[in-house]
Amino acid sequence: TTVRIIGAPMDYGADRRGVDMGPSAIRYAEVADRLSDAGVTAVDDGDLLIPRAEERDPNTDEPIEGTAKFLREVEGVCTRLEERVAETLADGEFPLVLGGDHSVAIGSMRGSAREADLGAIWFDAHADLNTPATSPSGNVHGMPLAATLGRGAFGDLSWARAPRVREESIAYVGLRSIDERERELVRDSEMTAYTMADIDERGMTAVVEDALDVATDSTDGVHVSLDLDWVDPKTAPGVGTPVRGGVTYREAHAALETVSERHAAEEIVRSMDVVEVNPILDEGNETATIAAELTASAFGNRIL
Ligand code: DIR
Ligand code: MN
Ligand code: MN
Ligand code: MN
Repeated sequence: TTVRIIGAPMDYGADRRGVDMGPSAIRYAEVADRLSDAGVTAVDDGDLLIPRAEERDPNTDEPIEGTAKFLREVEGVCTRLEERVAETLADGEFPLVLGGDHSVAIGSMRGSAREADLGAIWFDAHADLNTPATSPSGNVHGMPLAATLGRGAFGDLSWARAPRVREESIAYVGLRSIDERERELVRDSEMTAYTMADIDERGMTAVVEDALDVATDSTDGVHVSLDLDWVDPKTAPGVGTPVRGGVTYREAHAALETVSERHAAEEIVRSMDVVEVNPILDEGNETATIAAELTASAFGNRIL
């Protein structure tokens, strides 16, 4: 396969500026060369053009229930990203989206689910299931799954919902930070949530195998969404919302290797995004480097 790298330097969805430099930092960490080493052809499509947030108004007076900052801007970017992802798949290539904050996943998933029933694996410290009405921050990067599922105010926004993504086909891996009102949403949902406690108890490989079962059951393919705050902040400090007690460096590789092994056997993965790398908060581009390494592991890079 050919992997098409699509940079989405969006920071409208997060509070901390700097995440818009994520795509550059991950490229600087040689993601394309690492993919070549893993034996896949990588083509870089460059970045989507995104106006700077400073030139915009967050528009928190949108006529929706609750708050979703820069929602119009997120819509504009995600609509264009959706198109790029859908085109890439139509060309028989694999879309690899480099964020940017996690709101880019709204566009990735809609594009990926256009011609397929899509499952998803959400590697993240957070549940990203807030709606504008439940979000304590008003930041859309805490809402992409709600948007994809058409929950809350997103139910009226046709650009956001991906009708071919079912709740039952989504699995969280490594959850450890959920907002108060979001907790009930996760509990009452049909999604499968593997928390850090599940990883402690059963080990990463077994948990990811189960997550893959969830995401592949009655679907045509899987979207892998990798939020770098999933990794422990001592290892990956360059993220806007660090949460201690995250997955270790080795656990992270084991997880993505497990994905790639299943993919090698069954061709299950359709699309992937790598998000929330913030070079301003990073130490020596460590987090972007880990992002690039984990991406290579997802595409089959191995020690031997
Ligand atoms: C928080 C942070 N739950 C919010 N979410 C993040 O703002 O809704 N997701 N950082 O990855
Ligand atoms: Mn911002
Ligand atoms: Mn996230
Ligand atoms: Mn997160």
